[in-house]
Amino acid sequence: MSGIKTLGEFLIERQSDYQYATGELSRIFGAIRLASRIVNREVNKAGLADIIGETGVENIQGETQQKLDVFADEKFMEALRVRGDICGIGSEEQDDFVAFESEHSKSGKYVLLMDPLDGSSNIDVNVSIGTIFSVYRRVSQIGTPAVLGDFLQEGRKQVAAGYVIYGSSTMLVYTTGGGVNGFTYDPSIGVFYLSHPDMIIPETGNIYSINEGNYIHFPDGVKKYIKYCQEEDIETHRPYTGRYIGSLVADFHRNLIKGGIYIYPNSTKAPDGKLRLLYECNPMAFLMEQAGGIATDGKRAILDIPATDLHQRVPLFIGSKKMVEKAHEFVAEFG
Ligand code: P6P
Repeated sequence: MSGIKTLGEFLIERQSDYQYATGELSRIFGAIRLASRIVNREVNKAGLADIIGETGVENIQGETQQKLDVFADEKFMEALRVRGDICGIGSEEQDDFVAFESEHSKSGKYVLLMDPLDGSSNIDVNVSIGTIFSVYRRVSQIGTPAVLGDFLQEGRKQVAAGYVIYGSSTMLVYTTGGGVNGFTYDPSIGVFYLSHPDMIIPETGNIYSINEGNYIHFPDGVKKYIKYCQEEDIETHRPYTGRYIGSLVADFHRNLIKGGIYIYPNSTKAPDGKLRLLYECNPMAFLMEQAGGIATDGKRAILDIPATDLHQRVPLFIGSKKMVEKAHEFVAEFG
């Protein structure tokens, strides 16, 4: 691994990418790095520990919380409270945002939104899962407790976003607006190494990722796009390959590397789609635009959608530019 940069070295080297003081960013990523290492350890032995299975507690989504969900939420919350310049957190696992009370935290200049363990229904079947995070500069006065307005900011205001994917290897992928870079974790020494510098999604691809089990509930435009993907056309390399892991971070990561489109549309079952704007769609959209792709709700750029509620849902079309543009044509013509 000689000559390959660690995450810490990279953050210092690329400090000009970050529009605010580097130390603040380093402390935030220091907290994320620590928590992801702790969560990674538990994810890797989830099959052994009595951590599998459900707490019986329901989160605001009405979903039964998996123990590892709760564990991940606690570890990221704890690490960011102590080490980051964070004055508050919004989490999929918390009904309301959490404003940290210590004087140190209240002097924090940032808030963080996260899905601490996305795709957690896959834990018991050993499929890749992930942590998604999004960082904003607070809008309320420094030195006071965080307020809801600090979290309800549109996606373009993000100062950093990324995910940790706990898969065949564990990776941290993030952006601060100067491109997307991926770091692979070496558990033998507890270090993230720069393994995927300057990640760019192919302009087109041949992978479409959508839960076709919901086909009858989709709008006509989405149905027709799915059929377009399945038609034979040598020039455009169709039929495409269908790949749906059921874990947003895993489907996103594969498409980022190979090219492709992921769609979680609105439907008669889910009029606003399923995915959350603030801690799933916005961070993934920031990453995708930085990697040269597109992220919309089928029409509007995700990053331009006003935030009105901590857990608001939006439809998501995200991936290779030409593939998302083609999907837009069907949505525009057929609704
Ligand atoms: P469905 C996991 O619950 C998640 O939020 C995403 O990670 C994933 O892409 C999607 O929901 C799967 O939802 O309805 O297809 O099972």
